[in-house]
Amino acid sequence: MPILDILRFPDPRLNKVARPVTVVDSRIKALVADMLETMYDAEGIGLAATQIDVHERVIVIDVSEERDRPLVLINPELEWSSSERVKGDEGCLSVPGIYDGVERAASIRVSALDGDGHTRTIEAEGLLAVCVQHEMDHLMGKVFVEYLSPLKRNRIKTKLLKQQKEARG
Ligand code: QAP
Ligand code: CO
Repeated sequence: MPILDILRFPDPRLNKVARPVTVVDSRIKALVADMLETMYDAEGIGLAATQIDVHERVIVIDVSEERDRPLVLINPELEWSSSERVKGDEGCLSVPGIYDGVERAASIRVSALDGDGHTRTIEAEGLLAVCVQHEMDHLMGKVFVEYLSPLKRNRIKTKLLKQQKEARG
């Protein structure tokens, strides 16, 4: 199964809002399989469909050490978030080489469909909670660098555009 191309910031397609999935059919299952393969290949802990230019509400995550605990969230809805906040460094497969601090809810409860189309509710804290919030932002067209100051964001934009230009030769 193919490894998919990941859009790079500041690609405007990263700002598109994803539509809900209507049925978890073979097309969505194939999308999930490709996204997992792409995430593992890129050594990421999370990937949203938006990042591969598919604008449907699908997320894959694996925060396990052994990289053997895939989590699939389709049509995720935030049911609850703690008022307690935590600030930690984040990165993103769409913003390679850049890590900076973002404040997030410390714990969350999210309901979603899993890869078989069954509804489930997950409660998360720590890295998983941060990762779910980061990936849900992608589905709303938001990249983590938008939480940084305009100065930092512009520096990141310039740096990545230069890298992308050089990579194209
Ligand atoms: C989102 O990000 C996340 O710059 C997932 O060169 C990250 O998987 C949530 C990656 C941190 C919470 C904390 C980034 C790989 C992977 C890079 C990722 C890179 C190679 C980022
Ligand atoms: Co990301």
